[in-house]
Amino acid sequence: MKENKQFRFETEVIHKGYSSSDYQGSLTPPIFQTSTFTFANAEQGEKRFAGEENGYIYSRLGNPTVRMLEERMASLEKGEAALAFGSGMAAVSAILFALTKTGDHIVCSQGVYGCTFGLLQMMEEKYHISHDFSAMASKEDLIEAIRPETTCIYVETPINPTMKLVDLEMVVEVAKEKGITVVVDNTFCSPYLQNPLAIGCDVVIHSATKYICGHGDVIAGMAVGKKDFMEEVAMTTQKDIGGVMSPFDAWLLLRGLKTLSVRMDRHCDNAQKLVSFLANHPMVDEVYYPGDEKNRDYEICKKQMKQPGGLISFSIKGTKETAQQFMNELQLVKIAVSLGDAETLIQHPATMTHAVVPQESREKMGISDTLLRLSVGLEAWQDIQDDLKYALDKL
Ligand code: LCS
Repeated sequence: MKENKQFRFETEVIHKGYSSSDYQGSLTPPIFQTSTFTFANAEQGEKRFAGEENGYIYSRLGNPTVRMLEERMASLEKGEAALAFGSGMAAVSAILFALTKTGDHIVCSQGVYGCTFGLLQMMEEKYHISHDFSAMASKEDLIEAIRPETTCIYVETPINPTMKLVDLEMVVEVAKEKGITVVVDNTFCSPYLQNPLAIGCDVVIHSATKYICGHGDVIAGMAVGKKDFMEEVAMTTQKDIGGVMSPFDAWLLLRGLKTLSVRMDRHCDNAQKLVSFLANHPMVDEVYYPGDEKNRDYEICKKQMKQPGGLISFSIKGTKETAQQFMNELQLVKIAVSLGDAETLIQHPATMTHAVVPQESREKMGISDTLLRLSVGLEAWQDIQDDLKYALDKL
């Protein structure tokens, strides 16, 4: 493939970062399952460590299979450079620790994944890096949360699990005025549905465990951003904390990525078909899906997302026990955390992904005891609907 030719997303997701002619014609990339790399002589080792000669040293500092994935992801997210991590949380923590020091302040969207919430708390308690949550509902609303010591605005959009959106264009406008770095967790969209860097955000994070993998068999994370910043992360919070990705996991992700656009289209189609069914069922209280014309964030969705995604949250009429009873009646839909897999998964955020978030904070985020999150899979939508109907009708 000609190195500089720009292909469309659906082509790059299959080809970018790999050239079979460099690897004896092997159609699929080789797995460099090695911890270390030999040097021709001691001087070469010295030069590589000094950064005077390019080449691999040790797989925590870089690995060819992992590098292929990083190149592909950088291109898909329209960034200069990417880094692969051993989990989404390894990516989140490496980026947040790289951007802050004791005394700094983070403004975070009003709602984030439970472990990100836990990390922010830990950073505050142990390292005095404080944070405030903001609904980021308008420029003024966001500006109110910013302090002189704010170095980072951290955004999930859609927010896990409430599916609320944050207007990234507005966030970038405010951040640019104030010289603050914007980090976006793009896990719920994948690079196929949303590209925050193209809007002007500085860093994108993924739990690659989800749509990027797509098959529920890897825990992984990615971060994409400017070359200089990613190099700084590579040499500090990635190298020295050490949450790197294994070559085999990188290979599985390169494999999973090939079908990303096809899978995402199907996830989104299926989800859109199920939304109206759920909204009309008498046991469903409210449905949260940004592609729904009645949704408060519909206009933001149209502006910054290619499609509204494969996740639907909804609340059940009744109590926590009613929600749990509904889950227990499901036959096809599996009860599990995680998302973005071929299988449709359902989870109860208040007792599962966001159980670590104190109830008062959960309420502020909009996570009630009757809220459920459905990760719509790739099955026939009629079968998913039949299963949801069966379980709802039993209540
Ligand atoms: N960011 C978001 C938005 C997530 O949803 C998750 C995991 C992470 C980061 C962390 O990624 P990990 O380390 O697990 O690869 N979210 C999960 C969820 O909603 N259910 O199970 C895990």
